[in-house]
Amino acid sequence: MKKAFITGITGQDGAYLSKLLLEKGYEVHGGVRRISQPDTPRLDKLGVTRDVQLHDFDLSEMNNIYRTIEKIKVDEFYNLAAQSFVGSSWDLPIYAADTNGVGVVRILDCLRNFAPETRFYQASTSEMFGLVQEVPQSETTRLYPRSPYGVAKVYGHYITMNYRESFGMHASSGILFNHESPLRGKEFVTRKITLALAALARGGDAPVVLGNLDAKRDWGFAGDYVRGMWLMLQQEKADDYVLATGVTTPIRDFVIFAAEALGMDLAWDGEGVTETATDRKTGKRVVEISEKFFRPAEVDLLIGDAGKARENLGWTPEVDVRQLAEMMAKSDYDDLG
Ligand code: NDP
Ligand code: GDR
Repeated sequence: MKKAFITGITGQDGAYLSKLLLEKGYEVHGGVRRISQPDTPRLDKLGVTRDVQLHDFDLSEMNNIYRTIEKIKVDEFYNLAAQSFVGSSWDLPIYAADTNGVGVVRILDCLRNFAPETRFYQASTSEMFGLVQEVPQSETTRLYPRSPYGVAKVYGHYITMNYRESFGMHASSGILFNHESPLRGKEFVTRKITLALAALARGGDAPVVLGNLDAKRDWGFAGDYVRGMWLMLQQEKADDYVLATGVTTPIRDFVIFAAEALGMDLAWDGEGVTETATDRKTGKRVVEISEKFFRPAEVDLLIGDAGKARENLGWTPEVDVRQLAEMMAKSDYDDLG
């Protein structure tokens, strides 16, 4: 039986990856921060909480990482833990650097010392492309991060390559474009939209207040992307791979897809911060804009080229953005029932 350790097991990807690995017969261990609310709602929702073994784990604490890696010997180590909300990283730049950057080398160095045969996956991100230097972006596109989050992830990405090249470790980086699901954190734009629209469809009257509707994202489904992570660690040689759908969509269109899934018909009016959307059927205000949700620096044209993953891993995404919006909106609608 293969064994795996997942940092960030309580997050969106951690939950989907746990389920996938359990289905493949793995013994699954996961790292959980000591926090005041020791809940595992995402693992609960997928029905896997009792099947995984949870351990105290914090990326900021070297002693804790060292003891965990020395004690629990695994075949595959997936580093999914991070301060993952880009918007907060301007308020928490040093924490983001420590967790998302230095945290990665803490793990790699412990693996190098105590478990050099363990295969390692690093959760890199399309945020590293930031002010994009070419369209679409691939593994060879020059990096130009635009947030403290992205800058820290660039360090994590390069140190993963460096340990692979310096010490021959099986260490791979997945450069993943945005992937969402009904388990997505409520602060991210897709889930914020589907939760608010579902509440409106259930009789509420609070519009969703958003920032830049013109920003575009290449959105896929988290369930497809964790399959790609696993495939990377099954290859004979470690490498870096982009996972993306190759389709980019403005935030405004995601609102429209979610609204359609809930039977709304939106009328748009105004522009910039005065733009609004109203449901023609009920007359309810659905969208408003606030400066508060604009970012100090934005990434505007993220679109990924996953050709290498398709050829080498046989990976393709199965859910498109419209199906994704529908899946999320209906799940939130059902949960509010
Ligand atoms: P989530 O925000 O859902 O999960 C993040 C996880 O990291 C949570 O389990 C959180 O624990 C844990 N965590 C945060 N800080 C620490 C810490 N100091 N020590 C230990 N654990 C910590 O993120 P996703 O599942 O969406 O993303 C997984 C990874 O992939 C992240 O690294 C993210 O940056 C990266 N990524 C995500 C993409 C996406 O679109 N989802 C795209 C590209 C990359 P807690 O439950 O206690 O908060
Ligand atoms: P992102 O996701 O920053 O791409 O990071 P997020 O959903 O937060 O933002 C996407 C885009 O939507 C615009 N936007 C808003 N965003 C939020 N959160 N709230 C709003 O009200 C709002 N209005 C407009 C943003 O400006 C942005 O352009 C996610 C995370 O999962 C990272 O960890 C991961 O690395 C990247 O995806 C790839």
